[in-house]
Amino acid sequence: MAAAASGSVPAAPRVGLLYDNRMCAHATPDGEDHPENPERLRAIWRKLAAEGIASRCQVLEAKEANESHIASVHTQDHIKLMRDISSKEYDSSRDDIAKGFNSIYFNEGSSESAFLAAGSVIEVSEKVAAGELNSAIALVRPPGHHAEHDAAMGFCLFNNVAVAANYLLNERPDLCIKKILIVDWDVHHGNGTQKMFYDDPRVLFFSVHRFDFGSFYPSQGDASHCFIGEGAGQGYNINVPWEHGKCGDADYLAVWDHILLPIAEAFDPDIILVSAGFDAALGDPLGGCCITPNGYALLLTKLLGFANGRVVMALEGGYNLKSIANSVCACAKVLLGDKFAFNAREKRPFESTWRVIKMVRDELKTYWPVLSSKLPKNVPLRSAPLYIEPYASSGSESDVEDVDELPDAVSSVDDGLSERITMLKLDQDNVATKNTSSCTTVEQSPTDSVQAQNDGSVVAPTRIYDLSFTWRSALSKVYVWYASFGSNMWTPRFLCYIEGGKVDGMSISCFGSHDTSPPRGTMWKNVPHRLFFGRSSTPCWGTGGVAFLNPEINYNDKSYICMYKITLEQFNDVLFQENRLVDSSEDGKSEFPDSPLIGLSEMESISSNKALHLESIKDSWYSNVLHLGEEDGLPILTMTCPSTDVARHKSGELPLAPPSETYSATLIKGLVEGKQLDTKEAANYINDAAVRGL
Ligand code: Q9C
Ligand code: ZN
Repeated sequence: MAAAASGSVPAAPRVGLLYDNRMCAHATPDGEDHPENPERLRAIWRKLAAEGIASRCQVLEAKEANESHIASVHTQDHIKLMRDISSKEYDSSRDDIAKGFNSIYFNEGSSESAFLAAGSVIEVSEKVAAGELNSAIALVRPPGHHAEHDAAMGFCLFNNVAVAANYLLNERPDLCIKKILIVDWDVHHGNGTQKMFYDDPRVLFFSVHRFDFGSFYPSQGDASHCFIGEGAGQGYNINVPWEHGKCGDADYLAVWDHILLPIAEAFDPDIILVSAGFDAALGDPLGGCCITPNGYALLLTKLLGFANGRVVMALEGGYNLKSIANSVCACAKVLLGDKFAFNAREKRPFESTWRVIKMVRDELKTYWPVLSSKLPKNVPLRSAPLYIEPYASSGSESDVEDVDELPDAVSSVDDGLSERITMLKLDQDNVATKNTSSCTTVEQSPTDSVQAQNDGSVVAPTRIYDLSFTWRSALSKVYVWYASFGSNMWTPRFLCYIEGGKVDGMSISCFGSHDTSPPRGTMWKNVPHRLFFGRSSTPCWGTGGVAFLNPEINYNDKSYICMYKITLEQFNDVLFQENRLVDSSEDGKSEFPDSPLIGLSEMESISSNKALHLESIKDSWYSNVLHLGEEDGLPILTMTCPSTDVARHKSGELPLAPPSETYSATLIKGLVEGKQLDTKEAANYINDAAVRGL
């Protein structure tokens, strides 16, 4: 090479790599399995060492953050709690305090890890901003982007990236960092980071995440593309919300090319902080997306074109050890200047991706005129992914272990079957129209855009995002078979859940579903699950047990089910009513929960795991959604109790009790009118199940 011959080899980039096993001290209190566990850091470190990457980097040790620096984004109460939670005085209350947060555990190592994680991101950011390093990777945990001002959340204790951004902006004027781009490519929305800079134009927050019409964690409406920042920060908050899982390299690249990079060019950041979760990686058990290591390498390469290549990556989520190790390794090589080959196996983005890109550009084009440019025409796209694989391979219920095998499997399933199972596909046009109209500005008064309150304060118009509207329109296009084994076997009784009202024997009325159209089909089947009657009374049927299906398969059992083909939206409405989640408000209107119990991602999980226990309603009687098989390529779903309740029935902790007269009569009517049994046989069938117990 000419450069080598003349003796002026371009200096290799100086890349910081922060790893410190003290951050492995945060773990579940009793060693319970958890996706966010210390092995994550060790797996990444082992891979980097084995590949000779670590030795090419400047390896740094973790450093605890000062409380004063954390205080720029968190309340004193929160800092104090995180500082003290690992101390002896919290030994007896630690678990209960964790339960008070959403998806959080603590142990004796949590405090130190949390301070080290935040301090480490400060440490590497400072070195990159000062030019001591060209770029850096901070392998930290606990992660940060879900942590809010005053609360831990979603496996995150302190918001590490937000703390570091504020440190650069507020504490280090000497480093001349005036504009920061935060790129959050973790599969989940960075709710905490968004809130911390929502009105701050110095920080451009960009998050691409699964949204699934509001049903993907953290399931808050503020992950939608309508949330663009407020006040001086308007236009400086960018959300790219996926409609479903399975998004991969092509989808992320399209978002980079048509949203993120043009905006980054215009914004011209002084440094880029990446909230680098790797849970959108192929093989991740939580994310359900499929970015390959080379995909990450390309996304990162494109970011290096800004801010003079000053990029800091801070680990967030990512739960498949092989996937995260390979992905971080690919990123480290990019920072070190290694070449890599990118040849996308599946180069087409989803149709939904294109629709999302258009929505986001439309929402932001007044702030970023570059987004008004024309998008390329006739881009080859692929249709929405399948949620149910009709010929699901038996046996492998666990998450895919061998990541190297995945790309083929993923693309062949999509391409081979999508044509045949049209029922499960979303109605693209319909979703698109409804989606764009669902960002509304609510004005407190029709004439004024701000309104004085009684206490003298002023309330600005709030942007709201009607979650219920979008999930309903999405789920109204997906059909399932709802399988009933109790009183709903009698069709007139089941129709109460759809049309509202009550029939003979019921002492209270049903609310009905939003969509009152009747089932598209009815069908009977037998299933190898035991029918039993338990609990001692219900508001609707009075004294006596009600029907449950043991979720365990037992081939000695044979129970009747009557299946109704309804939409997933209607199924959610049935679930809401069965679990008493619908209220009637003072004006007599019914109030349904505003997010679905079973969204598209839950459907995916049910179809591969055969059951889903709904944590959010864990104390309800019918909190377990069971996948009983398929008919016409559509899943058969029922709702029953969890296996833990079966055990409580067996032990006598929960009563077994025969059904009341009226309840029993309803079951018999169902079986007789459904032409499954004559009256006597039906009575025997019910009586048998009632006396046989478990
Ligand atoms: N149904 C990060 O990736 N899942 N956090 C809770 C409740 C929590 C993910 C599921 C996922 C948190 C940093
Ligand atoms: Zn995540």
